[in-house]
Amino acid sequence: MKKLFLITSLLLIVSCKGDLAKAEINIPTAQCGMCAMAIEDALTKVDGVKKADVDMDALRVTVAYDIEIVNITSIESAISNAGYQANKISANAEVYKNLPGYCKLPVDR
Ligand SMILES: [Cu+2]
Repeated sequence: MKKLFLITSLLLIVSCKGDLAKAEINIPTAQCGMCAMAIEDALTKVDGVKKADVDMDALRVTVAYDIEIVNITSIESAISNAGYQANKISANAEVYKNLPGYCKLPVDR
């Protein structure tokens, strides 16, 4: 019984441990509110991401994430796979191609 209690409390400690970090990621190719929603949506689906806030004036997304579960590279990939550039990571070309015209760079419309 004592052992069970120990295991339970250990599990509890582990599950509460998650350290949240904040990162700002540049999303220079985002064009409109739809882009902002798509990026926030893609990010909140990533395991370990707690919050994603797009600032369209700054073309930047602020992400709160659990450093035990996810890292910046995975977060950048999620943005790329949604069709948008993330910092130095280019947008996934296939996804970008299928974005609505108004979500593409003016030169690609
Ligand atoms: Cu858009």
